[in-house]
Amino acid sequence: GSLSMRTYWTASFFLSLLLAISGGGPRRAAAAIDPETAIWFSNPATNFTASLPLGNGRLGAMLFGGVEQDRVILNESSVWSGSPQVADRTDAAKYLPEIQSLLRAGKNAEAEALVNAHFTCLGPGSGGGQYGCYQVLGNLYLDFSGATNEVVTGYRRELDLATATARVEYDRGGVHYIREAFASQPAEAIVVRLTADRGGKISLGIRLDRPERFATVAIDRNNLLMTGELDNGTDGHGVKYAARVRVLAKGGRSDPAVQALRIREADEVTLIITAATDYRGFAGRQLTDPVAVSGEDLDAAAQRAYGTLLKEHVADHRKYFDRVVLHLPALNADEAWQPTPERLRFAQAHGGDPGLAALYFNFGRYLLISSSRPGGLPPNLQGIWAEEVRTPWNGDWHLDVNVQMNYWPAEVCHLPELTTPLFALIQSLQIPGERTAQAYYGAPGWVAHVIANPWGFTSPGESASWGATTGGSAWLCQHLWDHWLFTRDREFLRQAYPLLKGAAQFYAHLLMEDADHQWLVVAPANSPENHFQLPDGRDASISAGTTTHDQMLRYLFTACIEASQELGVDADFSRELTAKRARLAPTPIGPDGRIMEWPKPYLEPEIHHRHVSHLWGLYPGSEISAVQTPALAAAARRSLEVRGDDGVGWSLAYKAALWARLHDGNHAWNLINRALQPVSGMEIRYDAGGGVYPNLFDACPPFQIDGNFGVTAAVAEMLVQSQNGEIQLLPALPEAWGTGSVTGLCARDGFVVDIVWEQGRLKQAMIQSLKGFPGKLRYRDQVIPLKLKAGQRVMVDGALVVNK
Ligand code: FUC
Repeated sequence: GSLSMRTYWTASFFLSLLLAISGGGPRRAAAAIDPETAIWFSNPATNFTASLPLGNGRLGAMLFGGVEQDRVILNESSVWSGSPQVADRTDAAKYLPEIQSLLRAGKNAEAEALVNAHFTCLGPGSGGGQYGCYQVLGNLYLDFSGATNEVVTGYRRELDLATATARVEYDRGGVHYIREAFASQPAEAIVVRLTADRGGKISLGIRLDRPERFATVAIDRNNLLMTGELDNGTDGHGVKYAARVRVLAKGGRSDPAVQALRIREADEVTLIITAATDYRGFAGRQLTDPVAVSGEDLDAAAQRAYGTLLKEHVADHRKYFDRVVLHLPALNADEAWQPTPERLRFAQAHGGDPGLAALYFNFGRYLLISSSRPGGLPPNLQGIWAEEVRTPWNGDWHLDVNVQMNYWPAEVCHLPELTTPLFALIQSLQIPGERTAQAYYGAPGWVAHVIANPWGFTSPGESASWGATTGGSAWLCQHLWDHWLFTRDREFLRQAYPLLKGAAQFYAHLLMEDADHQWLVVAPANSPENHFQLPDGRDASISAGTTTHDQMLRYLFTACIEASQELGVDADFSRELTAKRARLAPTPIGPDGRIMEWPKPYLEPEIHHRHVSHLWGLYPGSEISAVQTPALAAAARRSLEVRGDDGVGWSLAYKAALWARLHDGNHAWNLINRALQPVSGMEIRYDAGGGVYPNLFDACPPFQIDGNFGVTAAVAEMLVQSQNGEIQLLPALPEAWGTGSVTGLCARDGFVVDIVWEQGRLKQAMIQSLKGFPGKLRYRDQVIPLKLKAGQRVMVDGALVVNK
């Protein structure tokens, strides 16, 4: 469109201007990168959190870029130990009536004792055994030592988010060396190419290992194969994997090899890395032979020229990445060209750099494209990037905020097809979740609690305080409905409906009348991971109803009712849900003006707790609105003020999105700047300490990718919102973001939005309708109707006057 082209040209013009003035700088810096899409370092990584992530959805790599020795951490998304298990307590349901009546009588501690005794999983749960954990595939070592002792100059290591390629370059002994790497989805391979500007200068050893359970053999002078079997938690025979490296060298020679390869004096070397496992996928596909599959992928990739592999990879990545372009004003043009860790420090010292936030936003989109592809598993707590065998929290899917946050940016950032792995996860939980619903609650439908793995784990976790909440399935289902709202894809809704219905059936059955108001509440319920003090001073986590459950059920029941109308099915069930929805507890405002987290104004021992699930109705839900429900919005604001602005990484991101929904851009910006605080420690923190690592991976701490995705979503919410039937332009623009532009963000009902703003005010916007739905467009207090046919677009100025 004309606007996006114009934005593009304006941006390129400014970029060339910047290039002209920045001059000098590190070699090729200016020519090669755009500071809004490049993460770079002037030294090799010494650890994981400074290495550069590549991924094709399934295969991942972390590049260290060492000069004497390079390490490339390799990942494959199904490298999971553990196995399917029966972790449901089949006699649990008989305790439910007693738990519910204790809760009705206000005996929460007694109810909780029963929950701990009977409403936990069988066995160790997430503590080990068959639950398993996501783990590293292996380490590829490139050993260059011994070649020369000359000093290294002009070192530079960068990740270009626009092309999804990493590059290391330096000069040594009068030779300029370049290493280039990417993870290609079309080729199902990771490709690394080593070049030098003089012939015969590339000599290296190549090794492949992992911390345990592996055997590596050199099949011949140019091929390594590593194989092994992970622990399934019972007889030791779990997922089988294979990883391969092939060397394609120009010139030079390779030595006879046993376990490692040795290349001498080549002109150029290309490494092709493939991997596979015999994990059958969520859908229980045919068992595959990982040795054979990785071999086929390798042969196919090796037949293609490097240039062709690169071209196909870049085109595949750009297809997603280029859909959205964001420009925010750089705080300082010179500083924007500094290495990323330096930019982080500078931004912190100067109250935040919008240009850095644009980079972080782009990184979030990059990470989703690199870790979530149709047909694959969804990104886990670490996406697909892990260096250890025992990942924190098993690197699983947490359902009480974390996996959902991973997908918060997907729809609004125009990546709707990348949600399919999440939907496949949801589908995978349906059948085991039906067993769990029966075993614990004697209920129809399906339920998932707080943790999930690729083996269909839906049982409660091992402790009532965090593991017993039944909200997982309701929260997951929000993504199904939101996908429909954004895309208006009827065929999708038809497929998703049984999942929505099954989840709603479960809760509709579980609802209990509360003693005080005769509302229908979920019991037992937790407010994720938080707890409260009973009037007698005892601590409890379990209650009859929680605000988050009420909000999620209102959302889920509404989704189900509207879906059944849209699809013309289940009129009776829809009537039942309509009646029950009317009796759900409304979001309560406490005596002190805050949204209450529980139905009663209990004392809260952790007033700054990281979870803010009682504000779910503000975001990602939509029942609390700055425009439509100002009293609730004011109460949410008060809650956030009392909760405070500290937190772990994902919590900072969540609060940024909440402030954006409250239309307070400056406060959202404050939270984003906190999320961009440089952090180095990896030890687990609970209610403070969030930030980023040098490579821009979110620090919970430890590394947890949800915060990356959460901030990306928050940035989008600051620019466009579309809940509740109107598209809001620049609803939460911070003062610091004075002049900028964005193209390609999506709004519900199939709209695509481009915006240009100047000095804090809307200058121009273009709205395109993909589906021909009617809509409303808001900027501050002005609202105009939108009546566009599918494919039509309209341009408005800063007063929402339509430009012809
Ligand atoms: C939830 C959070 C923790 C952590 C874990 C993986 O339990 O409360 O902070 O993010 O998930």
